[in-house]
Amino acid sequence: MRAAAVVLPLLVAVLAACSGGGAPQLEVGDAQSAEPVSGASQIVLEITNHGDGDDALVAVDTDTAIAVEIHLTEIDDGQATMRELEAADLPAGETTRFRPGGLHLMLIGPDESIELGGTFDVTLEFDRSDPVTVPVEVVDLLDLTDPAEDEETVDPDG
Ligand SMILES: [Cu+2]
Repeated sequence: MRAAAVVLPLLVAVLAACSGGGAPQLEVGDAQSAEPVSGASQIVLEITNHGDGDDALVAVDTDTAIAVEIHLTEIDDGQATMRELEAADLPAGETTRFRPGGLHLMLIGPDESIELGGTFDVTLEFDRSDPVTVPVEVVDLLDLTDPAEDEETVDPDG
């Protein structure tokens, strides 16, 4: 009965037919993380707002880390630095990606139960939409790192 676990490509078609209301309609994609290194790890996921109202991710909760912070990596003078955001905008009609190198979700003090091949739950809290709990799959770091910082996305899954 978890809507978040159901991926509905049809929603894209529905979007075109949908008008008015001004309400966000969020679809959370598959979430992944890697085994923690040096007491930190990131959650990679996409959130698409199919509605016609803006929303924002305001908090992420999990039992498997001290905290999850919303971070933004910025390149300043060739140096990558990251800062914590209070919220991440999820504009209407757009897909927002959380991944290394840009906007990302940082697990602070992840605990030992986070193991390769396992999963853990996180609850995403939004400004307007109801909270959504999704499973995060723990994968190899190399599978997690998305080199497609630019437009050249290589997706072997098609
Ligand atoms: Cu970070």
